Amino acid sequence: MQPVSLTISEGIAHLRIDNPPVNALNQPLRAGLRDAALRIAGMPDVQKVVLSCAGRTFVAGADIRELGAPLEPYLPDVLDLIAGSSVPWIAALHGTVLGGGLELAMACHARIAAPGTRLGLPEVSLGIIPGSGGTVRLPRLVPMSDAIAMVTGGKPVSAEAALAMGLIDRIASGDLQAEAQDMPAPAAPLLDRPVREAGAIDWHAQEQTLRRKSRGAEAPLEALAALRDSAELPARDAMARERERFLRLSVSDQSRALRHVFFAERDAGRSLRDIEAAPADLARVGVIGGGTMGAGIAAALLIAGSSVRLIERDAQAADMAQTRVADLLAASHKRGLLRDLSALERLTTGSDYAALADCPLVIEAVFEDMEVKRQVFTRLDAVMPADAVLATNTSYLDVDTLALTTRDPSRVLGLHFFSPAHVMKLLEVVRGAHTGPRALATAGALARHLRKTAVVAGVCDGFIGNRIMNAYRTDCEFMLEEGALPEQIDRAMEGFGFAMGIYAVQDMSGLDIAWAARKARAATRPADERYAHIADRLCEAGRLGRKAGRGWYDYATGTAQPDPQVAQIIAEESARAGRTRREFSDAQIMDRILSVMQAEGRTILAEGVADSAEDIDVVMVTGYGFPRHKGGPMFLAG
Ligand code: 3H9
Repeated sequence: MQPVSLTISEGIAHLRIDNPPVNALNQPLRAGLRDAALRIAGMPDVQKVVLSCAGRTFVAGADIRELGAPLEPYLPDVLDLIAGSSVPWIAALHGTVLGGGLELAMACHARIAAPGTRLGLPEVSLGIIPGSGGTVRLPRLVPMSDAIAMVTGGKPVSAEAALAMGLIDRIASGDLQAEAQDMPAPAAPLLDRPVREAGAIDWHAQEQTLRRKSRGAEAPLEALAALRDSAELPARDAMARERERFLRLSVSDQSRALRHVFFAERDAGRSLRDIEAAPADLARVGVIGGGTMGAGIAAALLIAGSSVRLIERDAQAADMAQTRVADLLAASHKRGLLRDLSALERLTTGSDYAALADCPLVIEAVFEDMEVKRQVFTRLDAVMPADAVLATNTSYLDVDTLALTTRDPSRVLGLHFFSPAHVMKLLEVVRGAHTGPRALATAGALARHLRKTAVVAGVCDGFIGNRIMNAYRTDCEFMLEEGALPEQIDRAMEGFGFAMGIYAVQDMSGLDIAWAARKARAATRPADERYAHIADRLCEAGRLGRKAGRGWYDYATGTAQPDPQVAQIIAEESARAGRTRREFSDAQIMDRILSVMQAEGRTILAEGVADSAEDIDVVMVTGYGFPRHKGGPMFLAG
């Protein structure tokens, strides 16, 4: 099938792109566009060209698989042909108009979009910048401050926002094609127009802010520099500089890493989508437990459009859960993630399990304790219809043991949500030894419904993410014993690109849960296993983290400060373990953290707990703050 078709009717050339799944600008499509543009140039009767796309979206960008190995014809040359056409080209947009797709739309002479269209230049999320004039054309259409936000942030904007800023000329009110045909075209070529409102931009301040925010990612800074070129150089020179930057970045390590994550995220959970069993209907979902996790899961379901029956142990706890969910929805509404608060009307709370009987899926999110969860599952087994899927939200517990408390363990699986559950994208789907196809298909459908990235994990202590985190956290404590300090380890991790170091994270989430888990395991720990007592000593001293005002750091001043008492405890524990303290460089710290992550990752793969190295990277990047532009620990292992 040809990716481009051309029909002429009453002096109008209708150019239709059809290149599933997302009309990406691969080589055959670019060649098709070039040939069509040349043909149209030779047709004296054509007065206008309407460019549109078949399928669910306008062009969603360059073909990411071709990045780094460009093939002729090059997109900038094809777009020059279009922009230089003597007859106007009108872009009729729908779906997601992204990257090279938006550059194509901007090379046309006017743009009309269907309601609901989203437009953006997401190149920075792939470690590159627009490479076909995007940074030069965009600020000639929209004010420079909007161009900076779009190109350096990579987030798409709505059709309404695009219209308000000047990126499109109209939102269609009815038939997109017919209205596109009637669009007038502007007189002056876009590249002859001046850049809009660049005078007020403080480039230095913009760069400082961006440098802090991007934590080592180079593309956003290059994108800003390209926009500055646009403001300061003639359009053609700025285009040439943009192309140089694009070509250099498209073969960079960061871009390779980001492309790896892009495809790894899309492959994650594919096995769940391929299951033939029918998933449970998600219109009504039961949630047990309305604490932080349960309320977050309920909020995620409500935002996605489900009705939720939330069960707590008594009426008072149910009321508190209702308030918690309402607060989460209100916060989402305030952040523009939820259109209105009517979602709350789909929530019912109570304490009677019988209310769950018509829910095809129930997610239990009670206290992380096997006995408590076992009781919940026994009660669920009594009231739920035989085909209902029963999920436990757990971060550590043995899903197989829990499944065996029910008559049909094939309908039980683990769903490890991350807090806040209505925000975080990762969902570890824990496939137990007995979990059946319907339960797994339901997990896949749920992930799509909640717009989360599902990664399948086998049963083990901590599944994929917590198991790797525990391994390197343990080794970080060994490094403390050997000579490092918490603030050094955190600095090394932040320098590498983590938003927070492991000690700042522990202080934020509290040290007590891990302490309880260590105490529970103490009896079965082999006597000859290396064990650092530092964290236990901190807990015994009441240093339970931020909530106690002290943990690995002191928070008396409101910000995290290194604390001599912690350094003292560490020094004492070094002496007790018979270690001679030595200096660690940041690079040595990161080498050690990465090698422990990779070793644990390899063990997890060998045990079949993770299906692929890519899945491990997705877990670490989407759930554990591993810098996306580094691709994940397994990617770095090569
Ligand atoms: C660029 O444009 C550079 C230019 O400035 C310069 C050029 C010179 N290429 O996400 P989905 C595949 S850089 C190749 O599951 P959704 C994807 O892998 C590009 N393949 O669907 C998947 O395949 P599979 C800038 C692509 O509905 C299938 O399509 N553009 C591309 O949830 C469905 O994808 C972007 O960064 C692509 N560009 O979301 C946009 N896009 O079925 C990247 C998708 O085998 N794409 N695929 O797993 C997206 O953000 C989302 O895919 C989109 C659809 C929102 C479009």
